[in-house]
Amino acid sequence: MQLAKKVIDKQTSALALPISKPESRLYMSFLSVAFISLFIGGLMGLLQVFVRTGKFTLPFGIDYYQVLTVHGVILGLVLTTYFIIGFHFSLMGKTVGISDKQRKIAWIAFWIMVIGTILTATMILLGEASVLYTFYAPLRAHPVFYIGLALVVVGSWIAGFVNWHQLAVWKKAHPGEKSPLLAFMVTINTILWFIASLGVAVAVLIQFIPWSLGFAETINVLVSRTLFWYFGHPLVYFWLLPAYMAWYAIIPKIIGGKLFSDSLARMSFVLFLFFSIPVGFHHQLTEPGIDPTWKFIQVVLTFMVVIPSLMTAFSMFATFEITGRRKGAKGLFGWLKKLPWKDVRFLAPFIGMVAFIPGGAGGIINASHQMNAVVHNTIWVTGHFHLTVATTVMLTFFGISYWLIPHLRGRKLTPKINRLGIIQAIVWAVGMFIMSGAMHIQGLLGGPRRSSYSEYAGGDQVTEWIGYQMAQAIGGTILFVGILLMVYIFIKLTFFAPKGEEEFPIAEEEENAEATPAYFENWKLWIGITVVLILAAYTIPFIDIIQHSPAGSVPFDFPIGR
Ligand code: HAS
Repeated sequence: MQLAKKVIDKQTSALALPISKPESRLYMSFLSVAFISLFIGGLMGLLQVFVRTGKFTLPFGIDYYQVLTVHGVILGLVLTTYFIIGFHFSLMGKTVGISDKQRKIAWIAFWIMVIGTILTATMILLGEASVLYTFYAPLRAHPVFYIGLALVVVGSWIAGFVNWHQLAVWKKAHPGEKSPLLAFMVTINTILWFIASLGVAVAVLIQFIPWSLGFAETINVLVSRTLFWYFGHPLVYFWLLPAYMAWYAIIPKIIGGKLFSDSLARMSFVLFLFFSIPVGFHHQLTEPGIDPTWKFIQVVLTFMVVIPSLMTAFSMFATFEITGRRKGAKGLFGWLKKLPWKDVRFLAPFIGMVAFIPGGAGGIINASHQMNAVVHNTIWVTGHFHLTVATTVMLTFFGISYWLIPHLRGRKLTPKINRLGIIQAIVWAVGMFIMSGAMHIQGLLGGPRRSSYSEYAGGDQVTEWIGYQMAQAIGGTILFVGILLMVYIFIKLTFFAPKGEEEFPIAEEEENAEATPAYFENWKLWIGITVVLILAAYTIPFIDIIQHSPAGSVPFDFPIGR
């Protein structure tokens, strides 16, 4: 047991534990699957933007929607989940420790997830599951696709249970102490994930698997979509919160500052737990069969979930300004000059923060019912999530990788890799600006999402889109260069960077910071409020949906005749 060996880490001078070799192996295994996924998913993305120019057809009879399914599943579900769980474990290992038994159970979680991923991926590659990452009914995939997904979710739950146990053991050993901030944040994110993924687990186990096996003739489409979006929106915060963990608790250390407010950081995470789940209807605003009053209520709750992001923006500006002024910055914006622009551990996440300003504004547009009618199902939405998850979240994950991987591997981030990382972040930003910008504009011109190249039998409106599709191919190609660079950097940091010690940067609180109120440790209260909000937002409309649903749908298999 490492728990007894709590030490003051020399580099961070924060309360931190050393990470043992067996632990590193576990955390690196999760991160490695994430980077392999980045390469495969990115390659699929490149093929997609080429097909959508109308100048390129996929070889060997490969289907566009098969490629699109690989892209969405492997980047949206596999890369994110593995990276996040690896990062969660590293944070827990560093702040509260992990016992040998907990580590063994974490390995079981890893292998269950890997088996699930292989099953799902095999079905997609065999062309038996071209149903995209949202696997909307009545499109039917092979039962093994759903079973694989269920295993990934079960594995991720086991990982979350280990994290909860890690914190519980620590709390027992430290009665009356507040939990370390990063462990608190990981716990919130795993609770959020568990409650949210119950929705998709119910849909998969009760609806999709029996239906795909032929035990049920029809499926209730509206129920399946409602359960999916009950999961699908908190899913995006499950991606975002690890980035916020780095923004709140790690970036301040990298820039030579301190954590702005421990209580504010905890409060914003608690608000995410409350408001990220009871809002799924904002993905279904154009869906018939849901009472508009309930859509309105969930839109109001959606605007509540914007508040913790605004608190985060405020906190980051405060951290930057206070740190800059301490370093002698003058004038209104002089602190900007004091930020470590040449440190990729800061620059990559910072570009992610900047991208979240238009990305978040786009989200607010999506959530506004009338404006949603303009953008829903257009490629605007694809532009929105490439700014949020593929830029804000991914660039922060890259920023984390520059110190986490060498720390785990006992290596150094050299000035050369740092420089290459800066180039990578800029290439990514340029590629994404072009691709996502073109997607937003084409979406406003009515260009549909989730669709291969089509001239739609001619028409003036369609010709307007072509230029933007070309721009997406240019942006997508630049992005693919960014992916190649990142995969190269990952390999270099893992196997070839010089041996040494790299800091695990954890920021300390301001010396005169107000004490964090004890009620933050009241998990029953936070989970209780979350459950009440979910029940309030979903019970009546769900009963309504079940009672008044039209007849279920028979399956549609794609490609037809499969
Ligand atoms: Fe979203 C669709 C609404 C955030 C991801 N979203 C999607 C889909 C994905 C996704 C994947 O209401 C497509 C799903 C599908 O396949 O159909 N989204 C929102 C809202 C927010 C939001 C209100 N989305 C995200 C995040 C995502 C993500 C985060 C991934 C990580 N989204 C929607 C809606 C739809 C939707 C509808 C459905 C559309 C449809 O019709 O289908 C909010 O959480 C956004 C709040 C964010 C802010 C920004 C705060 C800014 C910060 C940066 C500060 C910068 C600093 C640096 C400090 C208010 C924190 C600056 C320094 C300088 C010097 C400048």
